Amino acid sequence: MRTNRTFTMIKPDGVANNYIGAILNDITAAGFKIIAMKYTQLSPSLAGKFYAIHAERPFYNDLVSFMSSGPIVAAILEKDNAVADFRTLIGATDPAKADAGTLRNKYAASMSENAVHGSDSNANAEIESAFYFTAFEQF
Ligand code: IDP
Ligand code: MG
Repeated sequence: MRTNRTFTMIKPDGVANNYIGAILNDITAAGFKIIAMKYTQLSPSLAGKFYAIHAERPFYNDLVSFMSSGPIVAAILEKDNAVADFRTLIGATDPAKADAGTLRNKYAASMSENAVHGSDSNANAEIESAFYFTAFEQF
C-alpha cells in the first residue's frame, strides 16, 4: 500500500469564500506536491457515493447537500507520510477545536462547513483518488 499520497478537496465553503489560492499555498508550503487537480462540482448522487461511509450518521443528508451545493477543488497530494501529515495540517473536524495555524482554524467556520477534506487512511486515499482521477490524470 502506497504511504506517500493523500486526497483532498477544498469544499464548497472554501471555494465560495475565495480561499482556493490561500489553501493551495499553505498546502504546497507544507511540503505537499500536487500530482492531480480538478475544479468541479459533485452532483448529489456523487456526493452521496463519496460519503457513503457516513450514510448512517445523522448529518449525512446535510453533508451530501452541502458538498453538492457548489464547486470544489479535488486534488491528490504527495509527501512522505502524506495521510497523517495532511490530517495534522488541516486540524480537527470542528474548526473551533482545530489548532492555531491549521487550515480549518484559518479558513473554516463550522463543523459542517469546514473548508477542507483529507483522507483518513492510505486505503481511503487510494479509493478517493480513483473516484476523481484516472491514472492518466496523475503526474
Ligand atoms: P473529517 O472530515 O475530519 O474526516 P468525518 O468524521 O469524516 O470528519 O466527517 C466528514 C464530514 O462530515 C466532516 O468533514 C464535516 O463536513 C461533516 N460532519 C462531521 N461531523 C459532523 C457533525 O457532527 N455535524 C455536521 N457535520 C459533520
Ligand atoms: Mg473523514
